[in-house]
Amino acid sequence: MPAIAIIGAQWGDEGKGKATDLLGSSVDYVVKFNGGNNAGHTVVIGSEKYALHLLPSGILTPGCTPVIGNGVVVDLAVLFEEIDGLEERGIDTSALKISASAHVIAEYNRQIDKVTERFLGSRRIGTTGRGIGPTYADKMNRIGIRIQDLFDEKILRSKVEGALELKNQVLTKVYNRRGFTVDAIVEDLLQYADRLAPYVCDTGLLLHEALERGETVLLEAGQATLLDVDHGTYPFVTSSSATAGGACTGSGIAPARLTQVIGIVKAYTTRVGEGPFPTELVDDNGEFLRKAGWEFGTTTGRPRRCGWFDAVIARYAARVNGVTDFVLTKLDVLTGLEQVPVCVAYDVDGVRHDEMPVNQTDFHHAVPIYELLPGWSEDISGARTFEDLPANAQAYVKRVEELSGARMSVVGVGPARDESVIVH
Ligand code: 2SA
Ligand code: GDP
Ligand code: MG
Repeated sequence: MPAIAIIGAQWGDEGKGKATDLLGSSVDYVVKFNGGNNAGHTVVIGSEKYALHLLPSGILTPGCTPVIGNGVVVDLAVLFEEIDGLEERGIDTSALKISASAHVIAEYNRQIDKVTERFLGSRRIGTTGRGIGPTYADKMNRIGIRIQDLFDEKILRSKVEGALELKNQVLTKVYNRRGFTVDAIVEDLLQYADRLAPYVCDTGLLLHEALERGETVLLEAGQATLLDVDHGTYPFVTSSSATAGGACTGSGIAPARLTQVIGIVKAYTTRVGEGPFPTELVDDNGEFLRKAGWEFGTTTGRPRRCGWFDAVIARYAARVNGVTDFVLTKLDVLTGLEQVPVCVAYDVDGVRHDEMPVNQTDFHHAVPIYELLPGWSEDISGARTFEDLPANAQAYVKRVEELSGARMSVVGVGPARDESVIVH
């Protein structure tokens, strides 16, 4: 009766979608437990490429039940766009289950997300502009709209009225924008109710019963540890719990059910949006990683900031999530480099930090202390066993494993499903 969590160990886009898809055939349920359509997972199956935002990657695996958990924020227009897009490509989406307690992203929150970023200017977060932050803020502020509210027009109307009392003040008085009418918001949300109804259930109970029957549940994180609202580089984070703890609150699965936590970590580091990034490269090496790794946002198309592998972050992610296994992705991208630097610690104003500095200001000033590892030039995309990798690539994997605090069980050598090396 295992529940397994897949977590991003850096700032996202580590290749969680591919890792979920790899495990897909052996799991019965794949659950998205946080975030919304800010996420972007690219999965390559044969010659087909799928970019998923709101739907869990398990939707691509026949026989697997995809679940949108209570911790997710749902943009209903995007949900049905994504469902229709997959159906047109012959993917059956009828097994999808959506939590009655998930929150919906209303139009005013998309607006507020975008204008807040403009308003913040140089203090902006670099959000995806999908309304994610304001919708989670409403949830905590207890003025959110939930999926179940769409099935009771009276309740929906009164909740929208309550929310708009506050939202229209912000939009008109603070941001000098037009407000929204209750009718327009209610009508916009209600148009989806009939289509939504067959998917909606108590997903917490559904997953509990599955675990009781001995079935396997995979909990798939959106974003990553360093973007987690509690454990990330606050305020440059997303507004949800992207770590293993969030896998429980965002799905209704009890913590003791989790038997394995798989951390997905890239062989180098990327970040989208603003915020500190000690190993960031603003030189030709950064450009090399961006081009070789095709580091552009799956949702917004933004170029991702690139840098060397940071073992301090990997150790932190191992600790915060209780990582039992790492999947080291995109090792192939490093092919061709003469030497590959790995950050082992930070220097902050002359003081060595082997762990993440507790003070955010120190993290902003952290200067990486690098260890230089020898590179390799052989094409590794055909490697399927650890021994197939050139000696220097093997040594790289072993060294980052040593530094990161959990075993590297799988190494990615290309985007396709089968381009993986099983190490342990
Ligand atoms: P938001 O929109 O409120 O969640 O933004 C807050 C911060 O979280 C970052 N964030 C992400 N970082 C990496 N990947 C994400 N998903 C997409 C992808 C991003 C894209 O897979 O490529 O297409 O641009 C993601 N989602 C949120 C965001 O950059 C802010 O720093
Ligand atoms: P996610 O948000 O963590 O699911 O990651 P994204 O899908 O946003 O970004 C990861 C990208 O890397 C995708 O385009 C994947 O197809 C690709 N990818 C995953 N694993 C590997 C790998 O081992 N090698 C290469 N070259 N690409 C990979
Ligand atoms: Mg992504």
